[in-house]
Amino acid sequence: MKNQDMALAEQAKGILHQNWLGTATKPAPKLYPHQWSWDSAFIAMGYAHYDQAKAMQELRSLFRGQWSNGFLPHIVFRQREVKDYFPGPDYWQTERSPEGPKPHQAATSGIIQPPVHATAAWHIYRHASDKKVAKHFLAELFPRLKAWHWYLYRERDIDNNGLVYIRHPWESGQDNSPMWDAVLNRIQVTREMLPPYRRVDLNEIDGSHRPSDRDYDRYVYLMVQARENKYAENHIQKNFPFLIQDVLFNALLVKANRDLAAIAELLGQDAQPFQTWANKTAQGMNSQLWNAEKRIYQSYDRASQQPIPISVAAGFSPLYADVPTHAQAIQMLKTFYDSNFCGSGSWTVPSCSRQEAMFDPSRYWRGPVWINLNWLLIQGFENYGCYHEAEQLRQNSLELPRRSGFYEYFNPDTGAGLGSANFSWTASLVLDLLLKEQAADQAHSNL
Ligand code: 2M8
Repeated sequence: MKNQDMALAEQAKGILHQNWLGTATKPAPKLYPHQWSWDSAFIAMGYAHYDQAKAMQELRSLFRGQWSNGFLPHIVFRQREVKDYFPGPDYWQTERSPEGPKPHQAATSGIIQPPVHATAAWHIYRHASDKKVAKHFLAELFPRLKAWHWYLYRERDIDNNGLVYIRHPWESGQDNSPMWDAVLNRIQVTREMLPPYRRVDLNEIDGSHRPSDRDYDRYVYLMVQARENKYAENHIQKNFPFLIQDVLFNALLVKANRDLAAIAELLGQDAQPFQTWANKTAQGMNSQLWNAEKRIYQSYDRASQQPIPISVAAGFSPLYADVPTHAQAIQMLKTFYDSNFCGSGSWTVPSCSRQEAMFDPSRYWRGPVWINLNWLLIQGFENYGCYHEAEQLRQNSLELPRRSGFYEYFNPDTGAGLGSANFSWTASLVLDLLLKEQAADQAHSNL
């Protein structure tokens, strides 16, 4: 590894070390002081290269927050009294669900996040220095992963077409994406309909880089609606204003099912159910989420039964899960290059196409570059043999933190770091990009 890469890897390890809470890693030093679901999966993938025990511990801690119905919450709180984050356990009131965490368990939120966990578990095994211990770990986690995926198909595949819905913008991981604007605008909210609350995120970060207050009112409203329905999906799905079949969530589920199948095979268990789920969701995506005219995948608004005609970086994520045919993939590349999705001479990949009217280079998920999306797309390009594009994006993803620091997101015009500094998944995925290559080089030189 080059000296500058070695220095970058050491810095990344230092950030994960600083954000380590003793049993799990917080996403950021102050802004996100608890354990987040998909963050932990990405974080575990970085640890897997140099600290197998921590990688396993990260996922174990998260699954301690799993509900009895398989639901894997998006936050596992560090303590029950929470003043450093909004909304804390008092707002989620998960005790309203008979399946929610019991008083002796850690408090959790009442929504989920994209299912990257089987992928992280399989990644830990593949990079493990002690394969025997890693296999035991997989055997321990396997029933929990199965319960998690089964929850998604049992409770959230509303049309039985393999497409799992999300019922809160935070469940997508892309909180204030322009994809949600029209759906959220339909929701009429007045202050009297909401519990009193105060945002804590704005103590840390410039408001013009975060979601608006208007968006936050709707986030709180949807949280209250779910808790009033006692988190029972059969009630929620009847007339909930926000029900989306999201591209990124379903693409990650396809990949996670394939990885769960690999885990099952290794453990001598039946892998077929997970392959069947993967294929069903991939088919559902191709029939409902593919926009042939725009040559990209787009999410579907299940509440109004309409496609959401907004092109975002996550629209390319099916490449990562081998969902498109080769012909579709070629079309997608045309969108990537010919439609000015990224613009010229700028940092890639903007989280929203520059062609969308709502593109904003500094506001959270409305344009800035996110390293986790880049990391998915690098693998997506590789899957379809686009090694040149993958390498360019990899270099770009390493150069951003090298110049600006390990920020949460980056301005695609200037490369400036935005949001929280010392952000864990930026560090862990940079480590994966650096150390995966080193592992491959070593394997090659051993031939
Ligand atoms: C952001 O979301 C949280 C709510 O879950 C927030 O804004 O408070 C998103 O970027 C999400 O994808 C991420 O998992 C979380 C923690 O990094 O922050």
